[in-house]
Amino acid sequence: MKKVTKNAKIEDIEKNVSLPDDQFLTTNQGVKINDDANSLKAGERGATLLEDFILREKITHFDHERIPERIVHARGSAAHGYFELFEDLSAYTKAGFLTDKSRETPVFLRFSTVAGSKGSPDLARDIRGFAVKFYTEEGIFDLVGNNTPVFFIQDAMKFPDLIHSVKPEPDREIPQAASAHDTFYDFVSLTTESLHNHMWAMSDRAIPRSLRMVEGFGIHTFLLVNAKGKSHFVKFHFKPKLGVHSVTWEEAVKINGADADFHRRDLWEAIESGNFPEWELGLQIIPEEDEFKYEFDLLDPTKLVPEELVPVKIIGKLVLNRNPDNFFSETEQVAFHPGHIVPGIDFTNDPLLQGRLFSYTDTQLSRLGSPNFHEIPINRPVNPVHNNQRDAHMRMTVNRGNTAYFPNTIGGGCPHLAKMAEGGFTSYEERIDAKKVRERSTSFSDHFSQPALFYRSLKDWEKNHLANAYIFELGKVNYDSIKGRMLWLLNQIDKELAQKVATGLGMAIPATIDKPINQNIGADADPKRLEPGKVKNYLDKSDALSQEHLPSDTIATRQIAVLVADGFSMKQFKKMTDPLKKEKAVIALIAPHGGKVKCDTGMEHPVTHAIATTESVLFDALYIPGGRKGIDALQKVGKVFKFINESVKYCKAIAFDGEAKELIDKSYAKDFVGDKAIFLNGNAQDFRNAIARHRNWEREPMTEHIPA
Ligand code: HDE
Repeated sequence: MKKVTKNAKIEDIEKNVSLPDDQFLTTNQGVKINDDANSLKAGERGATLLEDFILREKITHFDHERIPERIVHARGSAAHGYFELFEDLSAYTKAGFLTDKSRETPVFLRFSTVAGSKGSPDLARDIRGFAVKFYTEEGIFDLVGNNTPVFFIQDAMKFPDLIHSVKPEPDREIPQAASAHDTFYDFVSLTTESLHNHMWAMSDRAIPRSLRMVEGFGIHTFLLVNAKGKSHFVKFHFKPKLGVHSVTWEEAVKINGADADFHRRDLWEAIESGNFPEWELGLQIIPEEDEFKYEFDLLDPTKLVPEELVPVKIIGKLVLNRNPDNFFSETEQVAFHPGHIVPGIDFTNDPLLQGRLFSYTDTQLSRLGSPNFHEIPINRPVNPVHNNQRDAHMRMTVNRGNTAYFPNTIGGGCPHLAKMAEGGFTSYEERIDAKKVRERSTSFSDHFSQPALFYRSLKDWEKNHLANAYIFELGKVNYDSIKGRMLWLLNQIDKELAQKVATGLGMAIPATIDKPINQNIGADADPKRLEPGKVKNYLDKSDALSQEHLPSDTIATRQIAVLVADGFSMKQFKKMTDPLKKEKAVIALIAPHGGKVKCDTGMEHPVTHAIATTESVLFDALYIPGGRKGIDALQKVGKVFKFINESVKYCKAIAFDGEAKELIDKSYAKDFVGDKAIFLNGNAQDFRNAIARHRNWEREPMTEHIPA
């Protein structure tokens, strides 16, 4: 059957599509259906008959179409791709996909937000999940990480509390996909270990421009184990080739209304258009002997290892090159698990990781409904699976023979065990000699040094955004006691930050904290043990913590809004947009109406969006070519000025040509003549460079008078 293109007309579809013989509509039992619109009735106007098996089958299946959404990370988008290794790492690990350079390992990567429901908007302020399934020849390896290098809590025991506090409040089920509410800040302000990740959540990392522009981190320290049984600690980092970029909070709020699927659409369209997102995989490798070398504990998931102390070694690349065929079958049913590891990789005693090792199978049992979830195509390893597990809901494998036990002779001793040399998994032989205790290691007790390092490492514009995020979020909190506690805690991290937030809230920073912090960290915990110690300053700044650390001199896939009306100048339009198109920027023609728009040569051009159906916040840059008639028409459309003013306010690259100068004079652009990303009759190369820089954040402090 021929594929029908998106813009095909009904007549063309009818002409081109022939009906293949093998594609009759059938019931699930394979019976061909003759009428799919009418139920079986006792007479034309009579009651529906219970015997209508076709109706009952269709409705029954429909009634059960939904499965429980993920408790966390319910909202997600995913894609297929591959991982390619740059260098053999057998000195560190025996994992095949990290030692054999000739392999291309298939991957499936699911991005997600944490708090919102499956249908929540993409631009919620939230951490992004970054979960990668590697289909290696030795079995599945899942790296179930986030776009921040640290997590909110240190021990799995606190996870339900953290999530209950951030999810909508249980009496009113408000707010959806938002952390700005009382219960979350009640929890955070009493749980100082969460401050570091919380600070990342208040930074621009939590409102990415695109899922293709986020870093991915494994967060926990894992082990790499080589063929000789020697281990190294390792942290995983994915660095996006497009750089790390974000939108502003005001834009995020507007994008959620204009296109709640903004990230999902962006990922899908980039892959469909052949612009495959790519990340470099880097490792921080730490010798076992260095376990106690640092002023933080490698097992503490609220701490990062600054790249200045242990550089990230780039070892391969991950490319996403295929969209899923079916969202439910793949993106919804994919089941990640940090416990899915392969020989050559092992766990550490990070108490959060240890708890996760239990949780993920457990959750699949209620979400996917059966211990056979590994048989769903998206979850199947690429290498064969043989064992003596049998039966259970929805078993797909048809096992042959009469032995389902080991050892056996009747089945020829199969399936048999693999020796280590044959690739059999053996756990790293870690020495254990300890008392059984329910407590937190004192080496986890410094909760303030790294949030302070993070804040210090940000650029001024990032610091401003972060302070504004605190003002917004705490401004939504109803309890002064909670706001006061947060201010006191922020003051321990950075005085300048705390003061900015206090000013925004119209409050004073309390001199003392009004409640014991960490009041209930553990059954035996002496609250004093975990009180904030002195902020340690083992590193003044870590450049890698700023979003600006990754170079990204490209405009590929950047969305350029071009505002035009009948009579626009074709010459100027071509001069500016041809070079951008060559570098794979996406040019959208936005006109006062849909259909076609005529340029000054009389040629017709298809309109990408009528201005009423789109918003400036969905684009990265704005261009308005001249042409007397076109500019006269644009001046009559109020929304044109909304486009210009918002683009100025959100620090985007803007280019005007010819008569479009008149629009500068009537908009806030007039206050920014000389701005390095606003051009009048400029050249395409300068415009291109400004787009590649993403935003001109230097403009931001001067934009406060522009209405949001
Ligand atoms: Fe998860 N987490 N998590 N988590 N997590 C889930 O598993 C859980 C944690 C992360 O795209 C659930 O299949 C516990 C850290 C991602 O399908 C659930 C604890 C990190 C995803 C679960 C943590 C993550 C999940 C929900 C504390 C970053 C989405 C559905 C011990 C390193 C994966 C599911 C996808 C999903 C439990 C902590 C990342 C309920 C108990 C730390 C990216 O099992």
